[in-house]
Amino acid sequence: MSKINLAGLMPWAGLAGAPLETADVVLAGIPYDGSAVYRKGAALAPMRIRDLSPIMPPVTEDGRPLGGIKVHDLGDLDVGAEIESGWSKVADQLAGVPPTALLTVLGGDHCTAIATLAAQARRHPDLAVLWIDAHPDLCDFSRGGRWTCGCAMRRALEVSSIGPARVVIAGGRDYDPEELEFIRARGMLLVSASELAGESGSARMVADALDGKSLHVSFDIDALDPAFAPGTEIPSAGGLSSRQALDFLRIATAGSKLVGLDLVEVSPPFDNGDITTLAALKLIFEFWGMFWHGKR
Ligand SMILES: [Mn+2]
Repeated sequence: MSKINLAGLMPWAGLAGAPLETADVVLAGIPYDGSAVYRKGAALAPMRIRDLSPIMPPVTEDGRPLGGIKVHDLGDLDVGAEIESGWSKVADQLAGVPPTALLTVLGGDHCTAIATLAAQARRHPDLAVLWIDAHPDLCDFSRGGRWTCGCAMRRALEVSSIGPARVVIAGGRDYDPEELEFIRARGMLLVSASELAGESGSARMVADALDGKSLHVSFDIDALDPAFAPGTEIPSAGGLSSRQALDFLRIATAGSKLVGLDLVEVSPPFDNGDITTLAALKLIFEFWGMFWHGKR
């Protein structure tokens, strides 16, 4: 598929290959898109993201080195045919990652976050979550089932016992009325894509809400505008630019202890020149930089 010449370049900027026990960052893929009711393709994302990872340099966009980060790749984890029956096995695998490591999970559709967040809640009992997504995914039932992509966060909160008030939703712009009612009733903070794009204070409001917390970021690539990330299950107009998303991430997480990231809903069959996969890689590497340089 790729015409990009990667000869001589190392996967993950040459950072991978460390033993699990001493890794600073532990990667895993969950190549599952069985909950994608609009269109499938995200199961191919972990492979595509890994394949193109050699493009990335071991330096952040502001020139700080990433060399020295020890990365261990667990490879792909198998949830089987259905996330409903398969999430707990994958959660057990991820929960075994030493809690000192930053967990980085490559989806998969957003229901892969059910396994990821269940593991993170076990690794970090004080976990807070920043859910960056065009959609809150808080429906109890959607598109014919309770384990479809519109229910991803609702199921994740149930199985992980993470209190809804510990979640901040950012980048939202497509809602089901039921979701807005849930957000209001449970005291969740929702910052829309419009607010993020228009008001400089909204990122700092999120930062205040997350200050001092052990933070997992669940990043649905559809938070980005389709112009920046066309390769996704269900593109939603009016989203963030890559630039806005990177700046928001940096400001919103500045006071948090970063413990994980899952990057979901990249769909290589709908991508254009790999720009969505490369946007995902940029977000991952910058997030690693925030983690690495935030520790010292
Ligand atoms: Mn989502």
